[in-house]
Amino acid sequence: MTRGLFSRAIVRPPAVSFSQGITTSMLGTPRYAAALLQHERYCEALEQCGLEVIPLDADARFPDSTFVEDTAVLTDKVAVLARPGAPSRQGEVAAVRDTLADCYEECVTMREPATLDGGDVCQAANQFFIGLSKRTNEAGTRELSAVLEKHDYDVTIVDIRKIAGLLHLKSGLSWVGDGQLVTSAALARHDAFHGYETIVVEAKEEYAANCVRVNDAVLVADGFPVLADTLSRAGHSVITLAMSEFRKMDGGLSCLSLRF
Ligand code: CIR
Repeated sequence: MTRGLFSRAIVRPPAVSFSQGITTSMLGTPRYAAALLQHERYCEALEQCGLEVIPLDADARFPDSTFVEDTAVLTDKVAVLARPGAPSRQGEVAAVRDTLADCYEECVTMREPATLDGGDVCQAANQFFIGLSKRTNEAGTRELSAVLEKHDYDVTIVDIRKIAGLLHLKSGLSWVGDGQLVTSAALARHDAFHGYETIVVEAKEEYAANCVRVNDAVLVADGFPVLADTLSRAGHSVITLAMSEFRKMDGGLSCLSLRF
């Protein structure tokens, strides 16, 4: 893969147990049929961006398993199998391991006591930001940093434990290419992001800070017109996608795929 260009994405459709996953959102119970449909549209958008979509089987033992991004960190050079911070999610990694073993020469497995959710890892070209969060512990940030630095990536740790309402680093941060980051107001002030052009989302559009650059397009959650307009005016080709059912379970656009 050329850096910044993706050719494949692993996805996992929501399982029938989806509504039993972890959530803090208080937005109500997700409608399963609607979640399936939104997931289908998401996969179609990835295909429209030129990606081959690799679907894993849904697994009702793991209600949060559709949020497949949290199970691994994928780079041009190495794949890292994560160890999700929520114990109920640790079993999700096995299916992803099998698929990645066929795709990567080097696949590193994170070990206890490390915990890390892929949603805490944001790549911006050669730079990785790793969130220290309620899910990703210090051992997790150290272990991942060591692997990435061995492969000549730069790493910066961003402590988000005191930022209210931010589950993962990427809940409030996205790299959209060309030196540009989309951030929540709280993260925009962080020293780690000096030197980047930041597009700061309005308070009422905070959920949309989790957007995803996929090749020539940026995927943005539907219903957040200010960010969609700002990105379009900055020259990005924007694809909006309905995310209501995933939002009810604290999930955003990036969590629904592992792109590589
Ligand atoms: C969880 O709490 O683990 C899931 N309900 C949501 C995970 C969202 N993942 C992500 O933002 N990377």
